[in-house]
Amino acid sequence: MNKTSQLRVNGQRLWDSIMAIGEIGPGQHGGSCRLALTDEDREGRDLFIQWCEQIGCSIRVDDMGNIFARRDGRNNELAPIVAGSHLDTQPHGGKFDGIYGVLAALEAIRTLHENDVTTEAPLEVVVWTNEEGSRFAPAMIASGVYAGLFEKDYAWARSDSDGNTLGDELKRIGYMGDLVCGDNPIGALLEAHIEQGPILEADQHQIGVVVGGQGQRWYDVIIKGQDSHAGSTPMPGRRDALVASAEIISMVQTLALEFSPYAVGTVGEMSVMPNSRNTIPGEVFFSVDIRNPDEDTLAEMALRFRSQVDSIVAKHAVGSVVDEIWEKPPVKFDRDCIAAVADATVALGYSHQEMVSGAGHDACQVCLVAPTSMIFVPCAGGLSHNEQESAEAEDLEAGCNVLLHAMLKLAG
Ligand code: HGY
Ligand code: MN
Ligand code: MN
Repeated sequence: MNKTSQLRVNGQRLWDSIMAIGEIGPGQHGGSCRLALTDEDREGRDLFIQWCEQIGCSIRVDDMGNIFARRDGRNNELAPIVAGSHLDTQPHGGKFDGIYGVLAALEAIRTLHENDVTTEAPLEVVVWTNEEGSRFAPAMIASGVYAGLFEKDYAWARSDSDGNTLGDELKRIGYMGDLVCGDNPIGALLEAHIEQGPILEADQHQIGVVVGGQGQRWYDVIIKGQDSHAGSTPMPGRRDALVASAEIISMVQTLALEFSPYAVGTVGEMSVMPNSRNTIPGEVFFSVDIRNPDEDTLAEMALRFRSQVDSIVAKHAVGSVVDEIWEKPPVKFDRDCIAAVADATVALGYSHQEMVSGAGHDACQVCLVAPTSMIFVPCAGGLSHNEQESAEAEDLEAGCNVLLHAMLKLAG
């Protein structure tokens, strides 16, 4: 057996690195809060770069803040084999979502470095900016710019709830790089990630060989009624924006259940104006996130959603603005990249199954411009976007070994 097939990552060092990043922007209940382009995000990025430079990687940052840490190969004319994910988190994020994929890629490079193994093609670890889409909607916006799905000016202009723009925040934290986003080639992309769902744990498999990602549509909805007195306004004739919104929100739930078992629908963000207990709300904003692995079914869900909003709005004599801010069709990953992951998994003797990702990932954007696939590992109870998110060190190590050997296979 050749030397590289014997290589194994250092699971303890991987775990310790995940825990170290997890200390930055700690949540109240054991998780992390490092919203995109905040000072906490910058601190995590800086630590990551420090670790990469310690093993001789050269660093490039593009003008969407995407970080590429490069380890030269024997033939640096070849496009790099890239592995990574994101370091930004949800407000009540866990320690593993995104972070695992970045640090598993780093651990793979650390393993090659300490064993003095050089690949034919160069390798890069990537950190994509604003994967979560929580502070700046939509999600996966920087990998989306890389894939040509969003114009850079549109992305730079996206603002958070305080009116800060993504472009200004990139500059403020010093991550508006001079590399033009999309100018650097990617020979193939691999992303390791916790599954964020219950399937692997239920089926008792250690590795998910991910063959694609489901489609999603995001909406900004504004319902306009009329502020008026809670005590002296008779019930008939009220134009209550919150009552109409409540009916729409329960309709989203019903719609997803009508298209079960694969459809999901979520309203996660909401603000009520004027938000005073004795004034009938005149205006409500809320987000809608609907998803389905099948494109036609998702289109049907979207049509039903809009027509049912119209009838609820008419019934309550309120106005509405429904803005579809993001349409992400389902994607299929590259067969050779999937095979590289599957072959590595089999060679390492891990139990595995093929699956489609329920969550969105940067890999679901980049797969449109470069051969891509993903590696999933189980997380406890399938829980994610929750501070209690957790995963077994042994599973994280297994996924990282698969990542290492899939990278070696693709990098030659
Ligand atoms: O929304 C998603 O699926 C991802 O976690 N940003
Ligand atoms: Mn993620
Ligand atoms: Mn996430």
